[in-house]
Amino acid sequence: MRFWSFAFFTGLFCLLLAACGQPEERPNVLFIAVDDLNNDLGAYGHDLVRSPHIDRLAAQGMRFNRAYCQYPVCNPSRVSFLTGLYPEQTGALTNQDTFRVHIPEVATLPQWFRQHGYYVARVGKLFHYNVPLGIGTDGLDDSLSWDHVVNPRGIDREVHDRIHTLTPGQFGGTLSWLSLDDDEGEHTDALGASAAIALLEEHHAAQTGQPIFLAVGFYRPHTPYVAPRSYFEKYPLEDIHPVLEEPGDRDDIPVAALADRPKQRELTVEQRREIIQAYYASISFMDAQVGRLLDALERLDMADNTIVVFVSDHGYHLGHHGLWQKGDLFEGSVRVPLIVATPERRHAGAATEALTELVDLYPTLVELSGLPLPEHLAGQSMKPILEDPAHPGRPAALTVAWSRARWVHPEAFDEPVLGHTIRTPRFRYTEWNQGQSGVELYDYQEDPQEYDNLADNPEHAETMARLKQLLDEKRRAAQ
Ligand SMILES: [Ca+2]
Ligand SMILES: [Ca+2]
Repeated sequence: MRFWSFAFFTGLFCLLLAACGQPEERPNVLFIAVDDLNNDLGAYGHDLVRSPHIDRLAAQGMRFNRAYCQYPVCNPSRVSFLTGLYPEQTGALTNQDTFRVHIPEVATLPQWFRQHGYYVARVGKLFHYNVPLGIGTDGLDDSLSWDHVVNPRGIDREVHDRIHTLTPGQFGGTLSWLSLDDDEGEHTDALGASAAIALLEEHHAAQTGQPIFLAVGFYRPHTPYVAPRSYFEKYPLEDIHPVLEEPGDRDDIPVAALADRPKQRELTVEQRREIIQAYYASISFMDAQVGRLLDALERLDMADNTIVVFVSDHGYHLGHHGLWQKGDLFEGSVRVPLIVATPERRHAGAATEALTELVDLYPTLVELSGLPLPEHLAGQSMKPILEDPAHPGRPAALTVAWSRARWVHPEAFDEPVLGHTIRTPRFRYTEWNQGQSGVELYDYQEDPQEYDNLADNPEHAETMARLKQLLDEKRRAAQ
């Protein structure tokens, strides 16, 4: 009898907790995903780029100095971190692949929050859509992931006839840019920020009793770099000093590793300045939209009960190794900015050198929010790093990519070439077609710009053997 009374009151207590107390105790999540942004930010020590609002978030949270995407192109990277699986596990290794064909039952990160009591909304680009033609559409969105979606479409989508481009008629896969005099509030990302703020107001947990998971996808600074003129003016052309191709650098780089696109190696210094100015203007414009979201969290009294994640889907080259944009396996293409601010603001403003993969975001947010872990996840929680920035993190970070070089040098390859790379605290080791189409080893301690491929250097034979084994282990675990 005593047991049953105990069980009854315990059960009643649990029911009450579930009905009123528990949901409010769960933190909200603001997940900001940015398209094609590299680490050229004030918070990461860049001496020219102005990103005061991202820097403000970095001062509230933890900045990850060694965060790596799992594939350096939009769709495969986004599917990877939104499912918590590696690209070869999701089946999405191009911008056309639909992951639900391969893994129909997997609960995505937002879907898992939906299934555990959250109101979950998306504004803008989370899953892949083509930029710029897919702006304002669902693209390859996953309908199971969201309660509500908003697809903003602004004036930047309507000016294609005025855009400067290296390849006439193309805007997304090439370098293209334009400064606009029109109202900055009418740009796609500004409309997205406005819609996101409206959702924070309408679905505030204090009114609904339900925590919110809000994913906001800004697509600037993806090409075409269209931004308001005032943001271009922050970067006088004479202040911009483009990185030029180092003579002889390519002599030791395997052809498979060079993701060239037409007309990019031949750019003049003046053209480079103009293009980089537009990229930086786009970053500062996106940064202003991040600032509006952070202001809204403060105004709505949500800042101390919201986890904020700021991340880019991959890195971006602006001329290093003669490369532009993305898709290769060099540091500039696979390293991403990542900032995580927890409600407790522990280690506010700290930076960590811990190696992390974006596939780790899913388990991190689930653990920080007190939700159960789904069984399918391949990543590992970053919570130990958030509690101790000196934590070493992973022994290595893995990235995979199809070589783009086959498009430029079809004569060099009989079949598509897949590349795998691992970054350790000191080295990067890369194999193309399991080494048959090239091997690379870079020592960032001695050669931070990765100019010297040490793969054929006998002095590094031991390191090569160790990293080859580590890569094989990581590759097997990620399939
Ligand atoms: Ca992208
Ligand atoms: Ca070189």
